[in-house]
Amino acid sequence: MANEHFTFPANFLWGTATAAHQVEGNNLNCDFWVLEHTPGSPFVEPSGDACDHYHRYADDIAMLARLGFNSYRFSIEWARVEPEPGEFSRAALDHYRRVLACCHDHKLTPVVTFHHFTSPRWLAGDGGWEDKKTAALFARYCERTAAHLGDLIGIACTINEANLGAYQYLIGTLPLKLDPSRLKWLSEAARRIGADPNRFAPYLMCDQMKARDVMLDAHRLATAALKSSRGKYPVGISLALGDLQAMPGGEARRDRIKAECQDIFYEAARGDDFIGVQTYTRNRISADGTLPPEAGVETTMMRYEFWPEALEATIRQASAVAKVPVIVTESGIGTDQDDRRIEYVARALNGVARCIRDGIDVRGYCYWSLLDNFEWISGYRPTFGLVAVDRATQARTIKPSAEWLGKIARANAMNITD
Ligand code: GCO
Repeated sequence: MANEHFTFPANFLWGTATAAHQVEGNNLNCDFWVLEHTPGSPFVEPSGDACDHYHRYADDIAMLARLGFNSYRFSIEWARVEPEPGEFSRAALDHYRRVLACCHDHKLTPVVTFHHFTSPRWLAGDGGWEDKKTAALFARYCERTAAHLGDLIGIACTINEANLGAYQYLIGTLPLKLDPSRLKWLSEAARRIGADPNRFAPYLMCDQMKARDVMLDAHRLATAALKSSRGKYPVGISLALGDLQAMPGGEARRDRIKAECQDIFYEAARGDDFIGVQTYTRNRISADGTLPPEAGVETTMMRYEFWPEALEATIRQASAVAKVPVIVTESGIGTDQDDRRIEYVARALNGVARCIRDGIDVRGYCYWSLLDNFEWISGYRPTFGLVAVDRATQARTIKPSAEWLGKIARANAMNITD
């Protein structure tokens, strides 16, 4: 095996990613808050104070910069910015202005996501992500937000993992639709916000294929809205991309899944400024369905196979079809063994370097996540962070992986193997 000291391109983005609901705390006005608090829901615990990042962002951003990173990806919470339909909160927008200004003070390029799973209660209760009109409502929120913040945005990502529902449905980890007429907790959640259960459609809790199409539309309209608003910055979408590997006989099934939840989005991204690749593992597809982790392969806290090479495969596929630059907007591992995190990221970055060496335009790598945070239905158990968070005191503890990756970021170089 040849060793090479590889230098990443100039201005390569080295970041970490978070999402509003997973770190800010007390995101009361969004749909997931209601889902978490409804008895019988699959959420193992509610998000609560999360990492109190809403108040502690300045210290967290300063820490990120000190570690050696040059970028921070975070999301703006629609439920805070537009608490009721058409009512925009100047105070919430000013909050995010301060977060953006803080990034600039520390010379971090802010990568801003406008939708990261959560939506305002009023939207989820009135057709949500199953309803075509949501695309225009999302574009309006993006337009108003960008009018206030656009001059400070570094890179914009319209929607996080807009294909996730379709992907999880097609590989068999989510049903086509979580049906409120059969799930008491879901109809109870709708009732709690005064919605008709048949109109309650939070992202990932509704018809996954209808949501996919609304998401595609929302991305298109939001991109146009952002482009016509204040500021000039690259705009793209981020996708949940498993490396879909066909086992003998599974080729046709694999190709159908790929077409429906990956290729359709790659094609939609043509003409965008970049495509956001987010990859955690591979999925082995046989003729009859998705196979469980292979015997003997290490698994992570998410019960995914430890398979960092998946990133290289998905970067190559996304870039070949979308034909636009790639930003790795998420790559990471839930583990309580920090040395396994280092191993995982080292191998993922080896793949990124090989892609760049082959002429693929990869512009950045954002590790998920800066902090141990609220991992949706799994609660706080899976730990993805480079930095640990004490749930009682909110004290931050930097893990060795943070120092290790920060050093690579600062050098913009690392040793890779072929
Ligand atoms: C996703 C999201 C993140 C997750 C991360 C770890 O991929 O589901 O973008 O919100 O926390 O991926 O599972």
